[in-house]
Amino acid sequence: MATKTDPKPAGVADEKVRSAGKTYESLSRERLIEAYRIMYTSRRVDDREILLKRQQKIFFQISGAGHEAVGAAAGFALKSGYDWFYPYYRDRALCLALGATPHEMLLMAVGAAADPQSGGRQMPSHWSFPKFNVVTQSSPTGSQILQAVGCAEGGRYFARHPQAAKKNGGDYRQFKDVKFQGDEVTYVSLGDGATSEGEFWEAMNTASNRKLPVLFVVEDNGYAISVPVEVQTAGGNISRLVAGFPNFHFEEIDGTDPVASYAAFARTVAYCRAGEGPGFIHAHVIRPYSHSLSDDERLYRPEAERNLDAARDPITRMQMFLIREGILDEKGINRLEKQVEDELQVAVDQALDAAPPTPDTIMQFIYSPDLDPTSSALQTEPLSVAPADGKKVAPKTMADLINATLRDEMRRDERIVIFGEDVADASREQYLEEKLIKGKGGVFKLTYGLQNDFGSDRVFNSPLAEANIVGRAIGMATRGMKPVVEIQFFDYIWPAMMQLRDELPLIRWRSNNGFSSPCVIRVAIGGYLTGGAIYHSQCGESIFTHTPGMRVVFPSNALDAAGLLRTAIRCDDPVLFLEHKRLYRETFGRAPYPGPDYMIPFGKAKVVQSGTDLTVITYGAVVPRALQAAQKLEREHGVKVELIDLRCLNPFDWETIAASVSKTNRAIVAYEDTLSWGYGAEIAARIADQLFDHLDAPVRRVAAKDVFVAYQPILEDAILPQAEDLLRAMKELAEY
Ligand SMILES: Cc1ncc(C[n+]2csc(CCOP(=O)(O)OP(=O)(O)O)c2C)c(N)n1
Ligand SMILES: [Mg+2]
Repeated sequence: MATKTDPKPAGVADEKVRSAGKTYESLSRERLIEAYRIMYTSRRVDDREILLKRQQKIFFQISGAGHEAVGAAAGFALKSGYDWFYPYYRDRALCLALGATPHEMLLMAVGAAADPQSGGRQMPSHWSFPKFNVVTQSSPTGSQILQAVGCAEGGRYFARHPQAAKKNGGDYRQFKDVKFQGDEVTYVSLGDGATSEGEFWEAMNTASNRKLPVLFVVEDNGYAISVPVEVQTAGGNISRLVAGFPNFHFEEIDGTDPVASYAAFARTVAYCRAGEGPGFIHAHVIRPYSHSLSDDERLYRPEAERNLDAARDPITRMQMFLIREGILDEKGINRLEKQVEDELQVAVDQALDAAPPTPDTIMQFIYSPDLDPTSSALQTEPLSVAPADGKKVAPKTMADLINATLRDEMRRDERIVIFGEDVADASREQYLEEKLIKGKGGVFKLTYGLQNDFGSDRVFNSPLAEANIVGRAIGMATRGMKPVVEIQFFDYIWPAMMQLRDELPLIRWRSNNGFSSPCVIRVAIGGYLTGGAIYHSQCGESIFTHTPGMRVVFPSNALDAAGLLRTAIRCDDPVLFLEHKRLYRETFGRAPYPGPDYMIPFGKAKVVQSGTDLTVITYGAVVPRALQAAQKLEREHGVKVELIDLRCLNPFDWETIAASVSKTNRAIVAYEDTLSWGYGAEIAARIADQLFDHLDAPVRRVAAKDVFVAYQPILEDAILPQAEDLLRAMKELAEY
C-alpha cells in the first residue's frame, strides 16, 4: 500500500499512474513491455551468472532477483546520464533500464580486461557507468549514502556557481570535467539491513536539513543475509522511524508491483526535481535466490515463509499483468523471452571469450595518470616582498600561512568549499552581517575569516559527524568540486574510517579510472601539548600511509605547510594533510608569506642540516627536537648529523634518504607515533634491505612508548620522544 503525501508538483498529474484503478496509461503499452523486457533480462542474467558460477567460470554471484520491479520503475522515472545514481548490488534492473547491457555485466562477472566498470577489479554487480552517471559502488553496506548526499550538494553548488564549472589549466580542473543540471536528482539505494548503519542516518539528517534532491530507496526484502528486519529496525518498519525527518516526501510501496512502483517514483522524483527536498521510497520486495550464492536461506527460513515470497515474484506478476490487460499474449511473452535468451547467449559467449586483465596493469590508476604531484615542475620559489619602508618582513606562523593559503586558493578556484566542525565563522550569519561578533573559524582558528570573505555557500559548519564530512566530500569531489574539509582532531578521525579506507582512496582504482575524488582532508594531529591527554594527542599516520591511493603530507614548518597545502589542493589525488597542533603557533619554522603560487612537490624531503656522521630521518614535531639534539651533539662531541625532514609521507623521498645514508653509513628514524609498527618501521626496513652494504651500524628508531599519551605533563614527557632521547640515540649510534 502506498502511503502518499502527494505534493502534486507541476507535471505529475499527467504522469499519474494508479495500479488499482488500472490507470496505467501514462506508461504506454510499449513502455510496459519494455519494463518486462528489462525485468526478465535482469532475472535471466542472474540465472546465467549462477550457472557460470556453478561451472566455476565466474568467481562470485549476487542477484537482483525479486528487486526487478523497483529497478525498472526507478529507471523509467529518472533520466540516465542526467540524474546521478548510487545504486547497490541488487540494482541490476535499474542499470539495465539506464542503458547498461548484459554483456557489460557479464564482462564484470568473468573479470575481463574490457569490463567497463572496473577492469576486473571488482566483484560483479558493483555498478559503475560514467556514461550514465552511475557512480562506482563498493561492498561496504551503506557507504554510498553520504557520497550521494555530497553528489547532490555538488550539483546544487554548480547550479549556483556556474562559473566554477569552467575548465581550467594548471591543476586538477584540467582533468575534471563538470556536468550538472539545475533540476537533477541523486538516486541512492540500500537494503533494509543497511539502514542500521550510522552513515544512513547521517545522510538522512543532512539531506533533510539542506533540502537536497536525494532520492533514498530502501529495498526491503525482509532480511540482511539471515537477520530479519525486526532485529535490524526498531518496530520492524523503517518508514515509521524516518517519518519525523522534515522536508521529505515519503512513499511506502509494494516494490514487486512495477506500475505502483513507477507511480511512487514519478511522484517522488517530481518532488525532488522541483527542489522541494529529498524523497524516501520504502519498497517491500522479495529475495528468492537467498542472499548470494554463498548463502542458503533454507537454513533460516521455513518453506511456508519462502512460499509467501514466491507468490509475489515480480516477474510472474508482471507476466500475468501483461496477459490480463491484453498487452501481450502468451505467444508475445514467449517471443520476447526467446529474444532475451538469444541475446544473452551471445553476451555470455562473448564474455567467456574476453581476455582477462594482465598482471602488469595492477598498479594503474592508484593515483591520477594525468597530474603528477611529485613533478619538479611544481617547485616554485617563495615570493619575497620587501616592505617599502625597508623593515624586515614579519615571519608568519604555520597557522597564519595555512589560513593565507586557503584564502589564496579559494580566490583562485571557485570549486573549493571548506566544511567541518566549527570551521565557519558563524553559522548564524546575520550575527556576522550585523557585525555583532568576530567569528570563530575553527577551534584552532585556521579557517578564520574565510566564511566572511567567501560566503556561507563556500565555508560552512558540518554536523558533529566525521563520516558525514568525509563521505560528503567524496561525493562533491566526484562531481568535480574541491572540498578541503577539516577533521578537528586526529583522535576523532575514526568514525570516518570506512570512508577514508574503503572509499576515498579507492574510487579511481576500483572504477579503472572511471571516477575520481580528489579532495583534501586537513587534520590537526599530534601531542607535546602539555595537557592534551589521550584524546587530543594521538598520531597514527602509518594507518593512512598503509592505504594505497591516499597521499599523506606532514609538514614541520610554516613555509612547507603553505607550499604543500597548495600542492594538495591543486592535486588530482585525495590528500590527507596532517597539521601538527603544537607547530601551529611555534616560533620554530615561521616564515614570511611566500605569495599566492608557492608550491612544493610531494615526495621531496628537505635536508634541514647536512652532516657526514649520521643521518636522522624524521618529520612533524620531531624535526625541531631532532635539530636541537643534533646541534647539541655537534657542539659537545663534534658529531655532524644530517637531518632529513620527510615533509611528505606518501610518497616519500627515498632518493634523499638513500643518498644520505650511503654517505653517513648510520641512520636513525625518529617519529612521534608509538614505536611498534609505526611509520618509521617501514623506512628502517627499507634501509636495512636496500642499503645494507652501506651500513656501519644497525638502523635505530626513536619514537613514543607503546602507550597512549597521558594527561599529566610528567607522563606525557616520558611517553613522547624528547630531544634528550634523540641526543642519546644519536650519540650511541655515532659511537657504535
Ligand atoms: C559494512 C559491512 N558489513 C557487513 C557486510 C557483509 N554483508 C554484505 S550484504 C549484508 C546484508 C545486507 O542486507 P540488506 O542491507 O538488507 O541488503 P540485501 O542484501 O538484503 O538486499 C552483509 C551483512 C558488508 N558488506 N559491509
Ligand atoms: Mg535485505
